[in-house]
Amino acid sequence: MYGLDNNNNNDNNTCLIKIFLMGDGDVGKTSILKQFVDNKFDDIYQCVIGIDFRYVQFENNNQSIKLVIWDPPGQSRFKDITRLYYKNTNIVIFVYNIADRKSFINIIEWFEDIENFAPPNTYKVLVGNKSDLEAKRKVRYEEGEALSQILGINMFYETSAKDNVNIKEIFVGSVMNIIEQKDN
Ligand code: G3D
Ligand code: MG
Repeated sequence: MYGLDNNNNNDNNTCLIKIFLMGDGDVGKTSILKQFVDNKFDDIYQCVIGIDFRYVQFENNNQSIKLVIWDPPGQSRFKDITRLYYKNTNIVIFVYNIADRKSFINIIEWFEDIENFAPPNTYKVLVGNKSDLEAKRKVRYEEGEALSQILGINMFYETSAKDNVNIKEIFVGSVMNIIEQKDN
């Protein structure tokens, strides 16, 4: 399931999982990654020009799990380049901003791109980020939930990279789910 077998390292005890962050520019992809990996939230960022990736390693039941998390620039003009990196992806995390309705509508486009160009058994997560911006909310929680059901997305969360809400859950939760699927 979810392409894990193709991606395992030679070392039987290490499981390598490739995760891809997708979504419009400014929704908070880099902030989510930074909060998860470094436990930090910086308000000032340099624009990510190229595609970036980070490694995270942790232990679960005596098994070493290594995540490689890809963070592409959101602008659609980079889409053709980004597609080159979809190969062997195990988990895709689609991110929108709950205070930006267009970023939510555009999830459908990002989703179609993954359906067309990524492996067919990719595990999918939908994330409504910036949940701390409640006063500026433009997308209701229920709409995110409904979209994930319509598209057949495996997991839905609202997160705040700023306040560190549900950040660990999206990564560890989805990784644990695909590992359990593989073991069954
Ligand atoms: P991207 O990688 O998807 O393009 P970034 O998005 O991570 O670069 O974030 C874009 C802007 O949104 C940044 O603000 C960042 O600080 C802010 N941001 C990211 N996550 C959150 C969040 O959970 N809550 C709030 N309130 N803001 C968030 P600037 O001002 O630097 O452009
Ligand atoms: Mg970014």
